[in-house]
Amino acid sequence: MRTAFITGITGQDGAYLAELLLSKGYRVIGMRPQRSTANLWRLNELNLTEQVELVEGDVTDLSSLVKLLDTYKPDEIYNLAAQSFVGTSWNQPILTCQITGIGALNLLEAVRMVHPESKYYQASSSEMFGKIQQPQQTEDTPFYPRSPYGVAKLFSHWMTVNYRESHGLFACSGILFNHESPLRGLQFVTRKVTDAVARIYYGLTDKVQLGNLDAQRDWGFARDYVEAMWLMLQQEQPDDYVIATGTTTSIRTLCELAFNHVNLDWTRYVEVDPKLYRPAEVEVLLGDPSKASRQLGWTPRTSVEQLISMMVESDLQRVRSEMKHVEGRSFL
Ligand code: NDP
Ligand code: GDR
Repeated sequence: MRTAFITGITGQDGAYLAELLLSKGYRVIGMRPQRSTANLWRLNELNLTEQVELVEGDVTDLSSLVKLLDTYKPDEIYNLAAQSFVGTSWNQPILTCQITGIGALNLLEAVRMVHPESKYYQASSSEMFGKIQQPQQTEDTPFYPRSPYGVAKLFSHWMTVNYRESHGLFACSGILFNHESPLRGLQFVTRKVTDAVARIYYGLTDKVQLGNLDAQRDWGFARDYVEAMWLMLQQEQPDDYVIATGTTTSIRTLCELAFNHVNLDWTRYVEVDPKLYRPAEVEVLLGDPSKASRQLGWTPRTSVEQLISMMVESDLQRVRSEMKHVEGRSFL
């Protein structure tokens, strides 16, 4: 039985990756940071909490990583841990760099010192392209990060390349474009909108405030994307790959798709709040996943329309259960 070690198991991708690896027969060790309240809702929703082995550790604490790798000697390590919200990275740039940047270096060091046979996956990001230097971004497009988060991810990306080239680690970097799901955190724009659609539909609120509606993102489905992570570690040679859909959609169109799903006119409910604009915006991202398709045989299976419909449906369901719970009776 192969052992996988996942940092960030309590996040969106951690939950879907755990699901995939368990279905393939892996023993899954999931590392989570110490928190006053355990953040297990995603693992609970997928019924995985009892199937994974949860261990405490923190990517900013090298000693915890050394101990865990020494204990479990994993075949595969997926470093998904991050302060992953771009907006917060301007308010907490140092914390973001400690977790998202140095955290990856700590883990690479732990691998090199304790168990260099492990295959390592680094969760790199399209945010590294930032102010894009080519209309469609590939593995060869120059980077130009626009947020402290993007800069931290670029550091961990190059550290991953560097540990591969200098220490011979089997280390891969997946440059993943935005991927969403019903398990997405509420602060990200897709889920913020689909959650608002459900609350507006059931009369719990009547407006949602957003920032820049003109920004465009290449949105895919997280469950499709974790397969690409796994595929990267099954290759003969470690390498870096762009994972994207090859289509881009504006926030404005996202709103239209989400509200249309329940036959509401989005322009009546969405307000623009200039306070939600970012100090430096990534205006547009559009990935070219040709290399992943050619070398990994990976292609996205979910269109943005399907993705947004799935997310709205799931939020409608959640709001219905919430209302039943609050009222203590079934009235819907
Ligand atoms: P989430 O924000 O949902 O999950 C992040 C995870 O990191 C959580 O489990 C969080 O734990 C954990 N974490 C935070 N701080 C620490 C720490 N100090 N030590 C250990 N764990 C910590 O992110 P996603 O699942 O969406 O993304 C997974 C990875 O992929 C992240 O690195 C993200 O930056 C990157 N990425 C994501 C993309 C996307 O579109 N989703 C695109 C490209 C890259 P807790 O829940 O307890 O806070
Ligand atoms: P992003 O995702 O920054 O691309 O990072 P997010 O959903 O936060 O923003 C996407 C775009 O939407 C615009 N926007 C808003 N965003 C948020 N969050 N809230 C709003 O109200 C709002 N209004 C407009 C933003 O300005 C931006 O242009 C995500 C994260 O998962 C990263 O960890 C990951 O690396 C990248 O995707 C790829």
